[in-house]
Amino acid sequence: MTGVTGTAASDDAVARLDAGEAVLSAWSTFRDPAIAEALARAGFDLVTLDLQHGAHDIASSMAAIDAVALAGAAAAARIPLAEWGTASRLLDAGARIIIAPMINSPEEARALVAATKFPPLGARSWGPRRAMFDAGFDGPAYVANANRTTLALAMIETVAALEAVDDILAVEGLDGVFVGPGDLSITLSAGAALDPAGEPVDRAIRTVAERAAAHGKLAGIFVVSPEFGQRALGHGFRLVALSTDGQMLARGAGAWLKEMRAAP
Ligand code: 3PY
Ligand code: MG
Repeated sequence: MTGVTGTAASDDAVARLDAGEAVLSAWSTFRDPAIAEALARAGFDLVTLDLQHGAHDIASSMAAIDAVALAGAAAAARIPLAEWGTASRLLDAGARIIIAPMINSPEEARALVAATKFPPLGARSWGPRRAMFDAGFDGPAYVANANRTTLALAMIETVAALEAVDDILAVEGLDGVFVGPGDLSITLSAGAALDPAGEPVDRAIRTVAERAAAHGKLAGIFVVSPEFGQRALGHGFRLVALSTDGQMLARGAGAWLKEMRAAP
């Protein structure tokens, strides 16, 4: 697998990203924590809970974060649009990475940093209810390390975001960017196409990966197939989220059904 090493679920995904390794994430949209846990047990290093378009809310996310931890993996969360309070609640609940959709300007990136980083980088409020478990209930240790051991990623998924990508990446405290290729394809074509794996998006995401590397920051992306994922790793993306639990279920079910029906 291009560029991906050490896929054991018990490895700390954030530490591995920090060490320059590539990490694969599953994408959890179903509310049942058993499904998020099953994805972690399948070997994903990270499970991203989707509160923007998925069915997760804060309660289901809290349950899923615990279930994923039980399976030895880490949880990330994509928050709903500009819900900064939800971002800090998810960190308190133990999410290690916050992915914020539709960040189109450095001002929006600064709002994300304010909600997710303790001073001096931001203005995150104290109260890491579940996250303290990982720090052995040592508050000073948690405060000292949290800005480094949790990541804030700004989604680049519009033409405006592409134009502002250097200014967004320059925001102090922002750990990196995360591409939404579906929305990007829609805005690049002015609404004419949904083509996340197409050529115009590929050109744009190469630039995003290059600019992130120039700023010494992380580039992540959501991909719609393993082929797209391999291509993204080749471009330098190190956090690759492989489609959704629903897609995997439908494809797996479809493949088995086809095989069964084709059997003599
Ligand atoms: C997109 O492709 O636009 C996303 O937000 C991925 O979920
Ligand atoms: Mg999107």
